[in-house]
Amino acid sequence: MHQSSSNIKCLIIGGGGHAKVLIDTISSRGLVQIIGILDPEKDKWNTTILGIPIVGDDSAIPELVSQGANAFIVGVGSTGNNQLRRRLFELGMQYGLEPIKAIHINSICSEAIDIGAGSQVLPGSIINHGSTIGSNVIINTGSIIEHDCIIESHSHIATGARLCGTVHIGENTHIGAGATIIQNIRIGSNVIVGAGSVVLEDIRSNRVVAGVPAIPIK
Ligand code: JB3
Repeated sequence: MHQSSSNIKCLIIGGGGHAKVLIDTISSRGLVQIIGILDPEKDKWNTTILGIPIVGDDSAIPELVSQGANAFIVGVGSTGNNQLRRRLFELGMQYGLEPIKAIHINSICSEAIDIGAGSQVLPGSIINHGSTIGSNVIINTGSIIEHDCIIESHSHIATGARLCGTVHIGENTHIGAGATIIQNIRIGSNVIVGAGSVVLEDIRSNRVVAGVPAIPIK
């Protein structure tokens, strides 16, 4: 792992599988010093992930701030539960920590895009011209965000999902692994699109859809 001497001293909130990919992603740029991971599972405390210690649960944040922590990122992938990711993002903000962006050096991002605070662009993903990504969004491994898409905050585009051009995704929405959303589709907030689905029509907020073509299942 790359050891950085950066003044950005970052905490990772959540220490499961997703945190490993996130640490790889942050380390690929070497701009941020990761000083600790927070996780409520006590049996993980005093162990390490890729050399970074799991130092306690979220109640340790004030002490870590007094020791110099000044930044954070949500390390929980939590497939389909973006409310937890949102709550943890708001927790980090409440402690005055700066949300860092994690953009893997082997992702392909157009110069003409906006990426919000705390968002994550994982290896092999592509974000094309004119797209806007909100805060605390995950663009997971190998996913494709085509031109002029909008993805609102706390949403998660899972591994290998594809958003064709001019797709709009609302807040807290989960697009499942390998799903395809065709051009010009609008998907609301708090939606779950099942893995492998093909979305051919707009989807209103608070729906769960799946299938080819995707239809409501709840
Ligand atoms: O699909 C892919 C490529 N990755 C999946 C990712 C998107 O979601 C991955 O395979 C997993 O399905 C999932 O990753 P995640 O979230 O790392 O999995 P999980 O094992 O659920 O890890 C969540 C971690 O967050 C656990 O160690 C929990 O204890 C921890 N956690 C849960 N609630 C929390 C909290 N950590 C903190 N700091 N605070 C909490 O409130």
